[in-house]
Amino acid sequence: ATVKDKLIQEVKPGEPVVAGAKVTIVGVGQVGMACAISVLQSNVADDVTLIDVMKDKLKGEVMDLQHGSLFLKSTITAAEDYSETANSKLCIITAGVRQKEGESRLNLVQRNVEVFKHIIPNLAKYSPDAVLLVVSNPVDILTYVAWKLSGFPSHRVIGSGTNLDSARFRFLIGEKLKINSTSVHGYIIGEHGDSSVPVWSGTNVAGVTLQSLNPNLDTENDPEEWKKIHKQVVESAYEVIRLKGYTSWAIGLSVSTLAQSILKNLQIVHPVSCLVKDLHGIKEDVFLSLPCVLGSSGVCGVLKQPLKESETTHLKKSSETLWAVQKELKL
Ligand code: 6V0
Repeated sequence: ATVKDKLIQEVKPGEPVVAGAKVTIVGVGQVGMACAISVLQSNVADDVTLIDVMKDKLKGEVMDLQHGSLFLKSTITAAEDYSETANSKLCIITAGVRQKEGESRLNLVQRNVEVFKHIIPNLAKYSPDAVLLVVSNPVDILTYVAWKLSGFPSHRVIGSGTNLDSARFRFLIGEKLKINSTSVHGYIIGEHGDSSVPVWSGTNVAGVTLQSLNPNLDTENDPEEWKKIHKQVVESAYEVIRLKGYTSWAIGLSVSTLAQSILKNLQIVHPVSCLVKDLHGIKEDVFLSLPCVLGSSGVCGVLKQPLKESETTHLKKSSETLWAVQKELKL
């Protein structure tokens, strides 16, 4: 086998892109609007269509954005109903309830499943070839729900997953080393949030793994307390929610980089939530984050990342936890 074959589990190669990308964003709450402004400013969409059940809020947000048209390069539309979302290349779903102070993401599940029952079949009906990008929480379970309700092939259903957790991780390591987070390479995989897995073994700056410099990095036995960084990542959403009531800017920016990779068929590797059955020994139909090659078909490939036994065990445990919740859901 070639290096490429050993490195990447091919899923569905991307097709060359054709111009005219339309993006639909469902939900114009804090997250939906942060996604909207980030996508608009990245100039990857010709049209951004927004939809929400709160009609006045939708109208107001869209008017406000449209008044900025002079400074943007996309048309912006408020959809009265789902027929106006037709032929989207990418649908970003941010609708639903969010965590209250101290509430876990898993707690939101049944309420948001009911919301998805209304949204997903409508998106699938009018944009049968779209990639669905789920942001609503609990994101891994709702990505599974979106996959089931849409009937789409799994490569076209993605959850924003640990893309944000990894960005937080790289930022915090960068701060500790006093270098920019783009120069810190590292992945958090698994479940978005409380049981995520930091892959310390591969975390590096310019190819120098931090673990080669400090073998105790991921243990309690480390005077520099690097392990605390992962704890901070896990706690950071709770901390931001405690301080400002919700999180928005970082998730918006991170979703817009995913949108760029998909709409421009860039084949960039991002940690996102994908169907992980048969990978790393996982047996269940669950979505968890692994480094994925993203392009026009959604997930074009999944990296066959070598993991330590403890990391694989952790992934399997998350998978069982998610499956235990999923099998009780009424879809
Ligand atoms: P918000 O500000 O309350 O906005 C939610 C929006 O969804 C509101 O405008 C609602 O009217 C709308 N909505 C509800 N039901 C429907 C429906 N059936 N159809 C259309 N729109 C509907 O919440 P916020 O924007 O802060 O959060 C949205 C979701 O994103 C929550 O589930 C959060 O937990 C989740 N987040 C996910 C993150 C991630 O990393 N994946 C990060 C941050 C938040």
